[in-house]
Amino acid sequence: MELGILYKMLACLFDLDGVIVDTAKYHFLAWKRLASAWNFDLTEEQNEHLKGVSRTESLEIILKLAHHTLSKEAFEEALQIKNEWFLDFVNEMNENEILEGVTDFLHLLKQNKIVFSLASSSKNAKNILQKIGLFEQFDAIVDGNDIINSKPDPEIFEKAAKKLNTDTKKCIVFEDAVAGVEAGKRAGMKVIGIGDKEVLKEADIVVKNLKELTIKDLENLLSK
Ligand code: B16
Ligand code: MG
Repeated sequence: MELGILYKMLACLFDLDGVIVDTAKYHFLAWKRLASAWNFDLTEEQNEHLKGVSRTESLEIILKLAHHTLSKEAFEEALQIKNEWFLDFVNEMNENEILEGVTDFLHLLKQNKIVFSLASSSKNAKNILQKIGLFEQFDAIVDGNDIINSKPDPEIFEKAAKKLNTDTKKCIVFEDAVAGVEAGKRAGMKVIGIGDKEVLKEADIVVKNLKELTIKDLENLLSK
């Protein structure tokens, strides 16, 4: 098949936290601070389970780990406080926080006329993209405000494909979290894991960062 035709059909869907920027470290610090109020010391290992998961579900997981309960009002207040602390970090972000290989890879996609969307569970995704100067680059953005069911439900990726007017079978998802990889696969898409092969077992291929990828890799993956 002629490459040019294939490119026009292809679309890339990017997770934000862990793929474009490392906001996980800020989520972790904010959750850790919150949990310390209940004398619970959230570990980095436990934090792995919060990646790609919505704010509400993250708090539910932490409360379970801490064997702690909150009233409905206190739960909502905790979500708000955590988000305020997280936003204190976000407000200090700039383009220096873009992860290795991202800027060049997005340029490569543009040069090859491959459309791409953000597909992030974060309700702060647009704000973060503005801070790092990438907001204008994306052809579409789907974030935590647009979905009812969070990853591993496929809703977010299905919505992103729809926004790009692309068949789900022509989409390649870029994900760093187990829940996100599962969501991509359930949407019937190819998934490139960013991170550790041992963790992202369900991904079609796993790379350390976007620097390792070429357009040919995307083409090969889609034709599998
Ligand atoms: P917010 P992603 C996810 O982003 C994070 O990985 C996850 O840790 C966070 O709880 C979730 O966004 C919601 O974020 O509190 O900003 O709405 O990986 O889907 O880009
Ligand atoms: Mg992520």
